Amino acid sequence: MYPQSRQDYVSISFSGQGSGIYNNSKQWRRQSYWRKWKQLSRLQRSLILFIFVLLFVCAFVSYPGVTAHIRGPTEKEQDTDSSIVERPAIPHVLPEPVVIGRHLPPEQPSQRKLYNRRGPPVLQNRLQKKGNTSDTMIKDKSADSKNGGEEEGVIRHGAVRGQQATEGTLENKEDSRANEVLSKESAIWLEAVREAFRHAWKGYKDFAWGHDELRPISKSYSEWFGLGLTLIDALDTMWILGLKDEFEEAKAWVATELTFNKNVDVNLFETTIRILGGLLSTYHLSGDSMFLEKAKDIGSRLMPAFNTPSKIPYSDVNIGKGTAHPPRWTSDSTVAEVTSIQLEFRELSRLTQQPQYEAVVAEVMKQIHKLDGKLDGLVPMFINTNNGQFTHQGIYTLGARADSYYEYLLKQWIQGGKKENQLLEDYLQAIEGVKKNLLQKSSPNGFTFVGEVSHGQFSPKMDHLVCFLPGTLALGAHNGLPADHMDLAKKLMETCYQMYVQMETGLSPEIVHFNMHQGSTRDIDAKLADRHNLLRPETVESLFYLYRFTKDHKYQAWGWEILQSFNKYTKVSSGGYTSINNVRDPDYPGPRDKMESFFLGETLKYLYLLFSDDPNLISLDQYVFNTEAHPLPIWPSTV
Ligand code: DMJ
Repeated sequence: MYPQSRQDYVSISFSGQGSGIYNNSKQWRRQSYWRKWKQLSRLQRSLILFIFVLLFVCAFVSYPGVTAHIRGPTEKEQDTDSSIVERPAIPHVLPEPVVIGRHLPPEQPSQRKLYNRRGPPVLQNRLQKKGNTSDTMIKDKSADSKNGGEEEGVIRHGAVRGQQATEGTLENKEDSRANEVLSKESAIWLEAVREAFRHAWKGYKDFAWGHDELRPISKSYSEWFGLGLTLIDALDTMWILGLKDEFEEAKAWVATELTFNKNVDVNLFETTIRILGGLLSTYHLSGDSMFLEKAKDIGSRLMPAFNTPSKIPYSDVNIGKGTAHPPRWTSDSTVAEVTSIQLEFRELSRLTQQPQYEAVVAEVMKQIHKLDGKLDGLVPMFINTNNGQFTHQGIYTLGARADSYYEYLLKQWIQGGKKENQLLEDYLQAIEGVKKNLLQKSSPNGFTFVGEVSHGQFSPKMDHLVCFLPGTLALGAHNGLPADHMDLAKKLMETCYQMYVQMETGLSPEIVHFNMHQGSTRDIDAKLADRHNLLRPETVESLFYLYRFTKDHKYQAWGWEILQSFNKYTKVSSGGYTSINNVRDPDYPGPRDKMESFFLGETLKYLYLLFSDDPNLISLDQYVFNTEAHPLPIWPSTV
């Protein structure tokens, strides 16, 4: 039913000889039209012109999307589109979106503007009048707390949700009304995320139960490690969303079906962040020791990865045989992978009182701290497992293969009670390195972005993965790091939002390139090969942090737009969501037939937390999220 690749519908381009013929005949036609026009009387010409003007004005007035089209692709891109011929007449592959806006209170029609993908969110303007929104929101919620302060359906657990901390005051009726509307909206948004989760879960349950990933278009599944990856990644999301039945069903599968005694090669990093992290956080949220037992089992089976000449771990482990190895083509490991397993292994040591888990990951951090080859605190992307040195030096990015190194410097420092100064120093130095080497502004609108450096050359390329950074910077500022980190977080957040809103589907591509030269007509370009969207979480993750710390409702509004775009272009009617090939083609986004486990583990969880106004729903002063959005406790102070 669907073409398997982009080539199936991008077939012919008018260039070379063909393009010559096309141009000549056009020229001939133009001359003949001109002759006929000249033969008309002045009156006839005026009449025709008048009719054209009238038609144009009518079209403009009656069709609101016209201006949006004018703001659409640049000339260059329109040329590209004109080369797309013989596109198969495929009906909309994905269902119409659920129009959640219809639930809006009828007395607030202006609110509807908020639900348009483009244009400023009305909510933000209305609320920013008083700079005290967080107080008033808390007041509003505390009224609910007569019912226990919990949203309906959320599983109660002391470790997750504390008491309402503060009460604000309502200044006048207008504020009270605004709060009421906001509170209703918040409830609608939260329910929309639950609805999205249930829909995704339905697909997983019907077609991929117990397997790693759902393939929603072909109604089947794919295996990566054969460990029920999506199910485990989604456990704590179900807990947080209050999806009790779904949680119990999944828990039963973990208890009775999940076994790690399998002759299978797994990736150390992916298994740590998704499976070990997911089991540990679910243990903390639910208090069920079965999850801890499973976590211990997988944790101990991953340990052979650290038996290398340098103690820098191999990428792959056979969890059944207890053997480990690097990829077939190299003895290198990825820097982000070996430095983003620390939160989980450290927590496993704390819980089991067995120091070996913490020891092996601390050794990696110690070595990386001392290594040469950094650029102002920025690390290369690869490290050799034999000699422990960086390889492929000279490329510096905050995207793929380096991203979560920076995230885990800060988060380990927070997890350990802000005592490990070396981690903090490395983090602060790296952020200075980002400012000095990677930050630039785009043209014409001056969006601040994080590019890359390759052998001394700056490249204005930014992965969507980099959009974790606004959230991490904001988390640092919340924990007492310089206020300018928060300023930068806000600027980068705007940029990440623009990466969505400037695309025709309202979804970000995997990689963008920013224009920097004066006279550019648009700030953000996406190459054909980079236009896919994998349902990634980084932008909504950062929106969650920014909203938690600023209470600026525009961040919620942006998240709401993104959720709607996911519903419109990636939702599959029989259940599940799919990654897509082309965020610039709303008529044919090109489903890739895969729902990544992080869509349930991260994207929907962060959206839910973004829409919740309860600061105690996974308090950021009690929990630190691992890089797969699994919350782990900040260690209690021993002093
Ligand atoms: C996740 O597995 C993690 O967030 C990781 O750090 C980066 N890639 C994906 C999500 O995009």
